[in-house]
Amino acid sequence: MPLDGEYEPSKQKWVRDQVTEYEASGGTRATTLMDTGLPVVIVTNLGARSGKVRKTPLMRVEHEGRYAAVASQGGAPTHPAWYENLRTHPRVELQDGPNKQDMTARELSGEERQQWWERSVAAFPNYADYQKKSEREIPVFLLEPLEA
Ligand code: F42
Repeated sequence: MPLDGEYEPSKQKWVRDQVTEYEASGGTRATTLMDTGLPVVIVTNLGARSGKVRKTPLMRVEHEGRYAAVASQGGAPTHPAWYENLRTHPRVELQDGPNKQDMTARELSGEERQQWWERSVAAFPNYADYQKKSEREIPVFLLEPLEA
């Protein structure tokens, strides 16, 4: 079920363009991060304060039908805005290539975070560099399919 609300595209042009192309092609184009060739998913979320629909491309970290969402923001000193969005509105939609699913998100801690952090770094090694250059601990969410 699509999330209700007005869609507000990202302020960042390269991110906005990736979402547009990914969606317009039914998840068959713009599905990787620039020249890395590594796969990307789109997480549709609701603004914590605005209630607007946001679409956030993230690296694809999948294991047995569940996904990690890593709030790395390139190792920036602050969490991305979507971090608050997922904490406030855990219900999200995930598009992985042509497949769309309703999911629920929760922030991980402890051993569970560690396990998914390792999976995340295996999928996208740059995450390890981002963690090194940032003083914050990079949050990791687990996205699990909503029960039908
Ligand atoms: N970012 C990551 O953090 N991790 C990744 O793995 C990742 C991969 C990736 C792959 C491809 C790609 O194109 C981009 C990728 N990004 C990745 C970047 C990611 O898509 C986001 O652009 C980035 O994480 C920054 O997220 P952001 O939510 O801070 O987006 C900014 C630029 C933005 O557009 N913000 C808007 C704004 O107006 O500033 C929306 C802000 C928003 O959601 N506001 C909330 C609201 O209520 O509407 C309030 C939030 C609050 O703080 O309460």
